[in-house]
Amino acid sequence: IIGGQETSISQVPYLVYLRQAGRFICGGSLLTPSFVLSAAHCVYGAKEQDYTVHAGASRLEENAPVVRNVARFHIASSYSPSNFDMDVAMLQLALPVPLAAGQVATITPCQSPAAANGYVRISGWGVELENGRKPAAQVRTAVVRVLPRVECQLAYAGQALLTDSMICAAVRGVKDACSGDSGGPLVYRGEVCGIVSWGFGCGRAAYPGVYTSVASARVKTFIDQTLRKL
Ligand code: 4AZ
Repeated sequence: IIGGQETSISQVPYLVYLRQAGRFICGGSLLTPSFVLSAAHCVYGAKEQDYTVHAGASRLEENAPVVRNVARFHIASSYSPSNFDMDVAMLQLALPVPLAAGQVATITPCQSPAAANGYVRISGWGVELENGRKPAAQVRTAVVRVLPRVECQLAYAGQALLTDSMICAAVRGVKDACSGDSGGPLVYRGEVCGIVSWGFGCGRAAYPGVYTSVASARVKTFIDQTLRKL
């Protein structure tokens, strides 16, 4: 998180992190005791057995109160690794997490998109500077604003495609998500409306952060079907 501040997991109890072969790689959000919402690019091409999901921890180094293996990745069938279209995945946990002690909670996927110019909260253990090398030891958070779609399309015009599964948010040049925050939540009015996905650099005035739009029709269908059929 660029331009944010330290927080406690008790302030963002739906936030989890993913390790691959023991190494921190991404964030995620607990939608139910058995399903974590994250980005497809956090798990694409990898094996479930290599992943663990960590809940209830503020600090990366501490032994998280809840650690779970992953039974199955559900990656949106229309995910495109080349342009990050439909960058959404659900991780089905091998064992549900207990919702106890206020440090672990679920969050509802948003049904209608976060309003343009609305204030949203992002959080995670990602780097604090664009060229940062290490993830943040303690979870961090920032309040950013959803950008009008045209403003984001203008920013990336001729350089990247903004599909209907994407929304942008930032305080341009000041607050943004960055490497390691991927997969983590963008929260609007207590619901998860975005998934940290991509952007050119981090915290740059010219290039807002791009998020998978949880309320967009194709993403909503994927999440609903994954939660329902299983
Ligand atoms: C990344 O590399 C990444 N500024 C995540 C978010 C953004 C850029 C890069 C948005 O995971």
